[in-house]
Amino acid sequence: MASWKEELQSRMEKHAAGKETSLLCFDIIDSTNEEAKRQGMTDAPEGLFVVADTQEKGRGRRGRSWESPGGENIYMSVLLRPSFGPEQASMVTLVAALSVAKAIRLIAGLPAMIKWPNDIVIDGKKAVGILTELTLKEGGIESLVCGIGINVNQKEFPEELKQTATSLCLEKGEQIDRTGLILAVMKTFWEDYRAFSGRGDLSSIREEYEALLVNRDRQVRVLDPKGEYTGIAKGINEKGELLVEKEDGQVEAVYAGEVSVRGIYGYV
Ligand code: BTX
Repeated sequence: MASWKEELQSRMEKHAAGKETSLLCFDIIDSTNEEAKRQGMTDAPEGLFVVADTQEKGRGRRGRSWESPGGENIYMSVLLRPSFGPEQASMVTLVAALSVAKAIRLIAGLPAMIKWPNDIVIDGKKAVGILTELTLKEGGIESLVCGIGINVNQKEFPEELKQTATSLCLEKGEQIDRTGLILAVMKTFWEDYRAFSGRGDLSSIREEYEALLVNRDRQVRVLDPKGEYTGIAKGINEKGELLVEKEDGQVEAVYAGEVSVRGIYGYV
């Protein structure tokens, strides 16, 4: 029987995204983001996807960890070499969130929604996390790495995640084609990223993103270090900021790097 790596490589060759993207697969790695960053320090090309079966040091944002058991989920990171500046980098997270939500809908037929800016939720629970990291050089970006973790066929979660985490398999009630999903994410991400980097803003995907935004027209609490407030999330602007209408009718643009947003009810 072919290993998951052989299956992925052979299906990749027949795949449309295969023309401009490449693959590097590992059974075990510390973190696919770390490996993509290491690749970024070599002459590896833009469009290299690092995929691993298990991560020993899967990472979330702000020093948090990402639960990464083997044999069932997806851990992948893409290496990008953008010509835009560091201030546009956080928008790549939104591009990735949209592409992953679309790929999940296509392959698993599940109602994946985006929790701004970087999670995908299904039925109010987190199934995907996205972590975008920059390596700078003098005068700009050396490499930008966007890492995606998808809970695909995981059936059990540790006690502390049971209330907030889910997998596609648990939601669907059947095994999901992990290889097919990796290829679908590569394709949708690549198409959306090309459109985004051509324009330098999110105007090409804004409507699609808003249609899948779970926070839309819902109450959110903005944990702004300058003072927390509550409002209704209306959508995003072309820079990817969340537009929140406060009680006095004033609309604030919330920048993902500075503040967190919590739903008033539960995780979403
Ligand atoms: P985050 O900081 O938004 O979420 C991390 C938090 O989510 C953790 O503190 C924990 O509460 C919860 N969590 C941990 N693991 C899981 C899981 N498997 N499913 C659901 N909830 C979980 C989100 O960070 C960004 C995660 C990116 C992960 C990818 S995997 C490929 C790439 N490599 C790498 O090291 N990170 C990225």
